[in-house]
Amino acid sequence: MTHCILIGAPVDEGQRRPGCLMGPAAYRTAGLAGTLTALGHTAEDRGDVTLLPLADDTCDNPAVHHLPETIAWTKALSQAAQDALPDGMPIFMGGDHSLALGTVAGVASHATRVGRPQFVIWLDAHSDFHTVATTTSGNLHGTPMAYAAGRPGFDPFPPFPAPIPGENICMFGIRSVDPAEHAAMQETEITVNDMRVLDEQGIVAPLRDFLDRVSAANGLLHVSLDVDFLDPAIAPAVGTTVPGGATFREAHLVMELLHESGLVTSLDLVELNPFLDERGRTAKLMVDLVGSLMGRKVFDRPTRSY
Ligand code: NNH
Ligand code: MN
Ligand code: MN
Ligand code: MN
Repeated sequence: MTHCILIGAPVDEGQRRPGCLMGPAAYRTAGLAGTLTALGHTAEDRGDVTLLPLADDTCDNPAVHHLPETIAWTKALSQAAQDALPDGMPIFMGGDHSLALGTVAGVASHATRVGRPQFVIWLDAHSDFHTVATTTSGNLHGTPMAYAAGRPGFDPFPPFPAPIPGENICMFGIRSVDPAEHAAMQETEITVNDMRVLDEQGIVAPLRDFLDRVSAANGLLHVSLDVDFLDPAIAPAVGTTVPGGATFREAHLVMELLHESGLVTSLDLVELNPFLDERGRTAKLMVDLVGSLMGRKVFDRPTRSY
């Protein structure tokens, strides 16, 4: 039984398609808390995080927009993560992916405090490895993984508390990477399981490899699930659809294996734009995926021990 702490993060400023701010309401409407309690967990909804007062932060890249808002969200969400982790498993209901600038900073601070290494699984079509300096779109939802990895180029932001080593980061579903991100990732030890890897090897072996490492290190594991990890045919409610994403079963299998590992300590649900949804189907699918992550299965079968 896990104490799940739902935290709304109605962040819309990290991209340009209004609607992600409706995400927390959509997850509540789709029955996220009830899904968790039906599985025997407890669910506490802490409501939506609110923005702290804005500073007049600026940067040299003229493309960047909503910098003061994003920095304010980063600080507020880092604090919310640190407040929640001693009590249970925070589930951040986004909000666009810029919210992970704050949530991953918060979980990394907590990991340092408890003396355990932090690991991250990034489920996304995109690598989100731009810095404030390199982004050409100016959309800061394309930057959180680089911030967490400790890349320079985040000057107006608080320094990332405890940069996450590349070996502790694993990406799945990747199929859209900008040239500056590609070049920067070559310099890291990050495991990039792009769609080609999933096509050739399936999702099980690469995921188990990583989970074995998390387990051996007694690590904490943060999972960041971007709606566009999923194929747009099953998950249309996202501003940045990329064809060729994870199938329904691949996505559920990831979640089932994550459950079986018992390693996940925090979760982001990001980029859901309910304004673009079809009768709530993407919101419902995301809630069902959380159900699989938290132990829903059709039959019990012998599981692998980590
Ligand atoms: N790499 C692009 C950018 O920085 C796209 C990022 N979009 C995302 N990331 N949806 O997950 O603008
Ligand atoms: Mn605005
Ligand atoms: Mn993303
Ligand atoms: Mn994405």
